[in-house]
Amino acid sequence: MLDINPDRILVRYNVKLEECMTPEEAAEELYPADEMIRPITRAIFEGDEDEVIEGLQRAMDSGMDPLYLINEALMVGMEIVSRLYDEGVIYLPDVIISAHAMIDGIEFCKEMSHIPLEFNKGKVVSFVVEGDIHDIGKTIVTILLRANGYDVIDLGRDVPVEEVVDTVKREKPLFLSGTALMTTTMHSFKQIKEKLEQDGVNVPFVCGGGAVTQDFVSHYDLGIYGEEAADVPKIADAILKGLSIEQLRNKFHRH
Ligand code: B12
Repeated sequence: MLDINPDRILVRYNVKLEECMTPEEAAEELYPADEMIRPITRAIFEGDEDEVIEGLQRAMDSGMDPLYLINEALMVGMEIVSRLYDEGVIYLPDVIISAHAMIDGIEFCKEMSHIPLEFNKGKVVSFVVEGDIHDIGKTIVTILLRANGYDVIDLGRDVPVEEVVDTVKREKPLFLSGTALMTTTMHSFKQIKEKLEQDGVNVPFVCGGGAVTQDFVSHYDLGIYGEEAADVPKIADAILKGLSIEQLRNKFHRH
């Protein structure tokens, strides 16, 4: 018989016994400390639409700006959901419930932000690529552009390449804003760009979303990469001022 001392095995393999956390406990550690923001992020995680709206209303009553709350409360809540999903702590049905609460929250902020009725700075076509239904980021891009006076034609999600190309040809926007969250779908950007080139349409193509990288976008002559939805109105203003693609990349790309 082997003479095994279990204590020595634990020491040798540095085995650490961790207590299991519930998803709620794991999330609790990630919520921000701010007493106005924290309940909103918790309500996003729990997928409780009513709590999201109540939390937003309380925060707005205390003087917080609705667009600030999209970035600093709703998106922070969704980042916690994304992180715990990526870590395998929660599952797809949980994400779907949180996504619905997030969308309701965005809608509420949009209503409360009193976006100007005049969108006179220029036309923008915004869409999520074919095969991709992740539209939360795109919705934020649209709201921020409208809040900054742009007339946004929002084509929605899972938009066929042809529809994007036809809309650009018909509407002649200042630029095209595309979102892709999956490595399998972002190749639509390439097809759109090729079709536009074939038809001789030159329109700046601003691309973003989880799966997209600056390298990937830089392969298109007219491609400009942005990391955050909040970058898009800044890029829009710079395009409006007449900056060239090179100048735009110098200004907005990471070096
Ligand atoms: C929410 C979510 C869902 C929701 C979507 C709800 C909705 N209406 O959007 C649901 C549950 C439906 C879903 C489904 C699926 N999902 Co999902 N989902 C997510 C999750 C957890 C969060 C995404 C999100 O909304 N984030 C919050 C928003 C605000 O972020 P965002 O969209 O990236 O936008 C930010 C920036 O990218 C930027 N931005 C966005 N657009 C633009 C545009 C421009 C021009 C610029 C400059 C910037 C910009 O601005 C925002 C921040 O400021 C991610 C995980 C992750 N880590 O991202 C997975 C994730 C995207 N999903 C994934 C997958 C695989 C799926 C499914 C295939 C799962 C399945 N097995 O069925 C399906 C997809 C079906 C389909 N055909 O599309 C994978 C994709 C993997 C990959 N790299 O290809 C991810 C990364 C999860 C993972 N780690 O595996 N999902």
